[in-house]
Parts: sequence; C-alpha cells; structure tokens
Amino acid sequence: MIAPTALFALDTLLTEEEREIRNTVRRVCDREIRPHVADWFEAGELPARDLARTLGEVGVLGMHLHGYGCAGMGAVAYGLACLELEAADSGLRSLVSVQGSLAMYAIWKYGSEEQKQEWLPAMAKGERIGCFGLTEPDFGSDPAGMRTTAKREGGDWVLDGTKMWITNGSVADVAVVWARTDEGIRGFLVPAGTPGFTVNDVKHKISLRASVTSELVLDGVRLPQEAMLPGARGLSGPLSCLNEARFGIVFGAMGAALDCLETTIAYAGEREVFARPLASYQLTQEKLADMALELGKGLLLAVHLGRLKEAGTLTPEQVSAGKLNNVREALEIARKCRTLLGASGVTLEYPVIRHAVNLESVLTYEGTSEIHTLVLGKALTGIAAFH
Ligand code: TGC
Ligand code: FAD
Repeated sequence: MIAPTALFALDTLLTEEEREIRNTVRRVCDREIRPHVADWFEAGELPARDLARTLGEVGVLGMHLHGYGCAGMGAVAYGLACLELEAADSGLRSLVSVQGSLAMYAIWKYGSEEQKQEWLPAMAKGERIGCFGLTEPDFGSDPAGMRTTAKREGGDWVLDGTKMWITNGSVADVAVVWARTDEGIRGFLVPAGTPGFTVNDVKHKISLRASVTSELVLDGVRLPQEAMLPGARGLSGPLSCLNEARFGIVFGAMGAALDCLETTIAYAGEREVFARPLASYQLTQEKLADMALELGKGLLLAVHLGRLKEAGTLTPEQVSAGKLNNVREALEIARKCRTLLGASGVTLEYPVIRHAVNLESVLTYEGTSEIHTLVLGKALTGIAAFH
C-alpha cells in the first residue's frame, strides 16, 4: 500500500524546509485542533482567540509576508500550511487565510508605515485578529456595486453601510472595510468598538461551523484620515488581496480532500461487506483510483502555481484556474468518500461529511466557481461575460 501523495512522489518537489514546515503545522493540528474540531463544528463555536495565539506561535499568520514580525516564507511553504490546516478543517484555514492573506496582506501592501507598525507585529503573533469586509448583502460576486460609502467631513471620514458574511467578524480587533468614495473604492481600518460600528454573528450555518461569520454594520462611523489605506485605489485593491487568499485555497482544498481520502482508504480496508473488505471490490477501487488521480493532479497544480508565485509570474487567471479546479475536485472527492462510508459517512465520527459541507462554502467564497469559470472564459476569448 502507498499513500495517495506518495503515488505522485510529491515530496520530491519540496525542499527540506518546506517538508519541515508542513510537518510542524500537521503536528500542531494533530495536537490542538483534530481532537476538538468535530465538537466545535457541532456546537458552532470556535475558540478563535486561543487558536490565533497558538497559530501565531507556530508562525503561520502572515507567514508569506516579509518584515513586521512575519516569517517571510515562500509561497509553497505557505500553501502547505494551508493544506495541513484545511486537512483539519476548512474553518481553521479560513481563520488563517483571512488573517494573513486578506487583513494583514491589505495592511502590508497598501498601509502606511504607522498602520503597519501598529497592526502587523501583533497580528503575526495572533494577539490581534483582523477581518476583511468586501461582500455586502446585495453584492457578493459583483463587489463593484457596493453601497457602503465613506464621505469626507472636515478632516475625517464617515462610513455608512453593511458588510455581510465576514469571516472572523465578531472576534476581530480590526476590520479592513472597503467603501465607495468620491475618488473610487478605498480601504479603511476600522478598530473594533469604534462608535457606530456593530457586529452580528450569522447563525444557523450548516457549513463552516467551526468558523466565525458575521455581519458588519457601519452607521456613521467616524474615522480619522489616517484610517485610510493610502496605497489602495479602486477595485484592484481588494481584488489583489483576494488573489493571495485564493492561492492558499488552491492548496487548502487539497488538504480537505486528502483527509477524506486517507480516512476512506482506512475505512474501506476494515469494513466488511458481503463477507469481504469493502476495499476488495472493483467498484471501490475505481472510486479510490479516480480520487487519487484528481488529488495528485490538484497537488501538482498547486505546487506548480506556488513555484510561479515564488518566481513572481503567477497571474490572477492562473489562481482562478487553481481555485476552480481544486475546490471542485475536492468537493467531488469528499462526496465520493462519503458514499464509501455508507451511513457512517453522515456522522461527525468521521471527518468526511464535515469536509464536504465545509467545501460547499469554499466553492462559493473567494469567487464562486461560476465567477472563476468566467475569469477563464475572459482569458481565453478576450470577452468579459460577467455583465
Ligand atoms: P474588472 O473591471 O474586471 O476589474 C476592476 C479592476 O480590478 C482589476 N482586477 C484585479 N486586480 C487584481 N487581481 C484580480 N484578481 C483582479 N481582477 C480584476 C482590474 O484589472 C481592474 O483594474 P483597473 O486598474 O483597470 O481598475 O471588475 P469587474 O467589476 O468586472 O469584476 C470582475 C470579477 C467578477 C472577476 C470580480 O469582481 C470578482 O473577482 N468577483 C468575486 C468577488 C469575490 O471573490 N469576493 C470574495 C470576498 S472575500 C471572501 O470571500 C473571503 S472568504 C474567507 C476565506 O478566504 O477563507
Ligand atoms: P451571488 O453573487 O448572489 O451569486 C449567486 C449565484 O449567482 C452564484 O452561483 C454565482 O456564481 C452566480 N452568479 C453571480 N454572477 C454571475 C454571472 N455574472 N454569471 C453567472 N452566474 C453568476 N466575503 C468577504 O468579503 N469577506 C469574508 O471574510 C467572507 N467570508 C465568507 C465566509 C463564508 C462562510 C461565506 C459563505 C461567504 C463569505 N464571504 C466573505 C462572502 C463570499 O465571498 C460571497 O458569498 C461570494 O463572493 C458570493 O457572493 P453571494 O453570496 O452574494 O452570491
């Protein structure tokens, strides 16, 4: 027997340092997350503050950023950390993606020196948490239509509007909020507790239950000029942050798929049906072989995109291709694994159904599969079909 990843000799594509980082994150997940995550999921609760500190100690928060207390690791190392976190639960990878790739990246890329000094070192340590407010109740796939406004009043800015489906919202110390101004879309750092800024958690989710998702309400929120991110102008500001988080998902989704497949191979070896192991049937082996193929192809794609990112040549279209393919295939793998577990597959005793329902959110957030299809359609034809 060989492990699904060994089939493709994936480790030969990684440096020793990358393998070490992967193993470290895996050990932390085994110790701090896996024993509890099904309970968090069932309760719909996450000890986000404690986890952020633990993950900060490991160095995964903003780990691909340089300076300001960030680890300055390569893209593949960051991707492998996302893979291990999502093998535990997509909600944990989300916590890290939003913190490092969306909130910290926005400040790192577009913030003033003062903003960077104020927020990044503490966020890298997990002492402070960030969220990223782009989506609104009526504008998800089409953020260009956003209604949240920021208007100048004297030397201040006054923000009004509502952001929806915001990961880490109610546990965040700072929200990166994107708003329409006279000079186009701009980003603002809104500290928790600012008068007029309230946060309400989204209840009754049946996906990503081990993740905090919130509504942000901005009602006459007055901020000083220094709260604006000086470097971001227009929609390309927030969209460039999405590239970073989408890249992490290219790896992360394969982590969820790998956990499903490993669980299922073990189960099929032990479970007897009609007096023989489930694994001994050709129909089962076909399913396992197909899943191993898609997993291997997805992992190879992820590493390839990671190397392009490290070389500085990765394009948004390539990220879309990776996100579309790997999340779609991970979801198919999770669903197929679920069939092999039979009735046991619908309980939280096994991680498979949890991954499957989590991946429904992953398919939708960071650009739906339809939006990424249209990004590729535009790249191939030169014609934008979004509008
Ligand atoms: P369009 O006219 O094409 O572009 C407007 C400006 O943005 C630039 N641009 C990009 N820049 C960097 N990266 C990208 N991926 C970019 N895509 C476009 C573009 O060059 C242009 O720049 P400029 O300087 O000429 O103004 O914009 P559009 O309005 O037609 O929309 C294009 C579309 C549909 C692809 C875009 O709106 C889109 O990606 N929509 C999906 C929205 C989305 O993904 N939201 C995610 C919210 S965050 C989240 O879900 C977090 S989940 C938690 C977790 O990550 O774990
Ligand atoms: P809609 O845009 O209304 O789409 C509905 C359907 O229409 C989809 O199938 C879509 O693909 C399709 N569609 C849309 N446009 C087209 C088109 N042109 N052609 C064909 N079909 C189209 N957002 C943030 O800003 N920050 C966060 O931290 C964050 N976290 C999230 C966490 C969770 C758990 C979830 C579920 C979402 C989160 N989101 C976040 C929001 C997420 O990015 C949006 O849900 C996503 O962009 C889709 O927007 P929507 O839900 O409004 O769907």
